[in-house]
Amino acid sequence: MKRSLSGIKPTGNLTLGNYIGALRNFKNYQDEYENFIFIADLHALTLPIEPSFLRNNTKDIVAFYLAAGLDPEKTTIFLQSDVSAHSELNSILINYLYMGELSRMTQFKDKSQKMNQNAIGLGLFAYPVLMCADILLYNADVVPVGEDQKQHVELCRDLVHRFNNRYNKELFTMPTPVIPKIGARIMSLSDPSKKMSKSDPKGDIFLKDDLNIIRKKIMSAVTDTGSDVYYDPINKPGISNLMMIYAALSDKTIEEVNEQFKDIHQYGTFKKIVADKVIEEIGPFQERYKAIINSDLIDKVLEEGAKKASYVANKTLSKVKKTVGLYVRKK
Ligand code: ATP
Ligand code: LTN
Repeated sequence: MKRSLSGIKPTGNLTLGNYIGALRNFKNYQDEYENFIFIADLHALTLPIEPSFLRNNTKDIVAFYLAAGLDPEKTTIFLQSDVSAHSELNSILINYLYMGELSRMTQFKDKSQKMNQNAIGLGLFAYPVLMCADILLYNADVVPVGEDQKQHVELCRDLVHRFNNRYNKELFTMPTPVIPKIGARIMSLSDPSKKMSKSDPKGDIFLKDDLNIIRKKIMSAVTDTGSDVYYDPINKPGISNLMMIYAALSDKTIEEVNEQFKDIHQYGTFKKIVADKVIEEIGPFQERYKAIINSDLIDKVLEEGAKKASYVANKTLSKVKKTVGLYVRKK
């Protein structure tokens, strides 16, 4: 059976961008793939974060995974920090990626640019190495992510070539990033030139926002001059972003959505339809989340997930150790 793997880092409140670009798609793999979905909590430490905030975000994401339809019987849901093989493989792989290629990563450039240049953590720079370990431990065939993570998965593909060639065997499976056709990059509602991002929350819709607030945010989203509704990301980035959100949540193509809105000549009317759609989806999702967040299901799921994930990950780790020449005792 093929394997799918993805994760989200618990750096803040999840946004509608995280939902459309990633979370919502994770369940699509649980019937036909062996599905591994984790919380990248070690990755959340790559930028300073308040311990209690990190802990609460982590719990929240587990509840969101379950609310989004992940079934723990079909999907292994686990914490990255619960499976020590991630850190161990990271220590090995760190020798096979180059500083030049890491310094070209857009996420590193974006995040480090905003920081005091003397206090950029090594973990932020080496972020993609740990991400390679995450993917390769499970020999994932597909990695469903939003557009911004594609570069990291491509780096991982380069590493697989390098590693397999160096040791002359097909040790690691080549992972393929799967980017949704619609909604891979949802933009900020207040500045549609910027990605909606949980750690830079301007113009974000949060999955935990009160439904009235969600409606208000959509109704006051920045739009462009004019009144016609059609998809044109260059000249109408605000309207196009809202159309993207609508298309993704309705499972429609942009052409279908263009056709649907061609007779609307008022942005207000269009925004109301988008707000209704978002609320129709997020309302029931929030109800499911509320039923889970204070139950003991979260710890049970994580305990079971850690066991299943460790079993698979340790097997790969042991193969890698042997391959590179580390001495592994017979059990
Ligand atoms: P941070 O702001 O902390 O970097 P983020 O909001 O960008 O976080 P991640 O944890 O990096 O979120 O991403 C989780 C998943 O959500 C990834 O697969 C990522 O590609 C996807 N994603 C993040 N932001 C968006 C967005 N605006 N549109 C679509 N997908 C997104
Ligand atoms: N870098 C990702 C989170 C992440 C991930 C992964 C996604 C860490 N390891 C492995 C897919 C596969 C992010 O920022 N969303």
